[in-house]
Amino acid sequence: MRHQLLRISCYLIFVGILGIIFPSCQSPKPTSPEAAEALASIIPKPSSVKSTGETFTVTESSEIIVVEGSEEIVAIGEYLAGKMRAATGYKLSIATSTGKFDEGNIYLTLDASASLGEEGYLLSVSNETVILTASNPAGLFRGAQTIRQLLPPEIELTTKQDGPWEIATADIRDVPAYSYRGSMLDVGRHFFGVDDVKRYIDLISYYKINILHLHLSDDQGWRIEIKSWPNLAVHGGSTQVGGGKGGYYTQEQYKDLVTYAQRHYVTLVPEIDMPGHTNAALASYGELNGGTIVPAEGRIELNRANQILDGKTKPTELYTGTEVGFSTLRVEKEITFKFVNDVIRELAAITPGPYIHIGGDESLVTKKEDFIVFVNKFHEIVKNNGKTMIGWEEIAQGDIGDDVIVQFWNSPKYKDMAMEKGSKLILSPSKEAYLDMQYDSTTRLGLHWAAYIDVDSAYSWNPTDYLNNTASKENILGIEAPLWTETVITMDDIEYLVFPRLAGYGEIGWSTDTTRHWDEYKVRLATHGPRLKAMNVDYYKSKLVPWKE
Ligand code: TNX
Repeated sequence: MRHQLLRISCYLIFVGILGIIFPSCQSPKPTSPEAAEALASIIPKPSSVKSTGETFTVTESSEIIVVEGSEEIVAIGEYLAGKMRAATGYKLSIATSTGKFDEGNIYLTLDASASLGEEGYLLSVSNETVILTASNPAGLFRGAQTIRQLLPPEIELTTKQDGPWEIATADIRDVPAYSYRGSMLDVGRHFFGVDDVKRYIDLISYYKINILHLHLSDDQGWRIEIKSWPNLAVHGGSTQVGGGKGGYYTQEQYKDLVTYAQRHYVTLVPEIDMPGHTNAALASYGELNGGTIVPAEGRIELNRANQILDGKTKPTELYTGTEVGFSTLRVEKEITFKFVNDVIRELAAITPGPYIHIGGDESLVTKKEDFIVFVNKFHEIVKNNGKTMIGWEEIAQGDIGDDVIVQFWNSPKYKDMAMEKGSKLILSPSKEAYLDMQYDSTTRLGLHWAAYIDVDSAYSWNPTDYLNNTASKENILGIEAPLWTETVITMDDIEYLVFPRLAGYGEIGWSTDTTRHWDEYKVRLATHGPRLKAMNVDYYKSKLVPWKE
């Protein structure tokens, strides 16, 4: 009897030691409820997720291994490790390998034959390895966001936490519905510096947004250095709504933003808003102004900002209010197009992305025939500088075609006109996608001229709702959620209006229309509360969402 007991305990010790030396000999651990919840809560929702019921654990000895990778892929590995090191306290060193998969590691691998498009990826999590595969680097970067979301929310904290760092095992295949999934930040009304914009890029890329449209000029401010017209930034950038000191990006700073965005696989789309919304330019260079004297009566004419239009084409006053539609460039002046040419040339030179946005909205004091001439000229100039022109919906009135992109915000008439002319659409319906609209009448920031947009109505629309009878999904390039900043002053203000709505816009651009239901989404979104909190995001706690603590 004693002998037998001894033999059994020897056997148990032996098995135990084996288990320590060869952890895989232990039976696989089933997925914990937390890891299962994370797997079920990815935003945007992946195209397909097959749960396999076990657990992968990131440990002290885990490495991130780049399979036959270029420097670019190593950088994505570094990015992912950088997002995990602080909270885990692990080294997570980056190594390269030739395709042998060792237990405990996370692998990044490119496979051009996987036909996953520009941004799609496969994520295969077993109890032994995490293998992320994509056809292109952007796909690996998008997949890295999924890995972050599969880990516990504490992974986003910047101090060492206890773990364990478990991921549910699964096979995920994920490809976006639209190639343009954007957000716009208006740095014209209130200026936001380089660090704020970088944080904005960090946050939007978590939800697989791939475009940041920067609204770089408006009546209240000119925010980008133009070397051939230096006063635009120096004077035109010297204030903002409410009269604060404003600011602008030097071209060097802008290039730094471009590079930062590229590392997050985000394309910057720079906008110079013309021919309206140009008071900051008109205040910087008097020669751009028209002038109207009404001599018969000997009185002066005032524009809507009470600036004198006295015929001598002197600069206007800087403007710090929030009216729109009172300023315009002058089509009859030759210097106008020298100005536009110079600005677009310098902007194109620091823009590696394919698009230049020329604004074109709310030119309420530009004659319609002049407006059409402007649109056609802008188009020619943007094309000559090797870029594709985007403009707000009003540009549909110009002679545009399939080489121009129209951004719908308000008028079904212009949207339909654009589709009839063969232009692709970016959808920013103001009643559903405007991040500057208040959530409800009690929201401390924002406007409500279009609608109150709580998290449910921000989510509950489909891009294809906006097609007319003749158009198809191919007419839609994608969607964009703009944040106008008349009422937005600090980064906290930005975060409060942008989150959590932006998560929903990320999903509308990424997933297919038939897979979205608010009642299912709100449960997933609820689990992102702790994630946003861990990222120190001052998000709006809508009562419509059953938030997790
Ligand atoms: C309309 S939408 C504008 C902006 C304002 C915004 C405020 C559009 C193309 N123009 O100039 O900032 O409303 O919500």
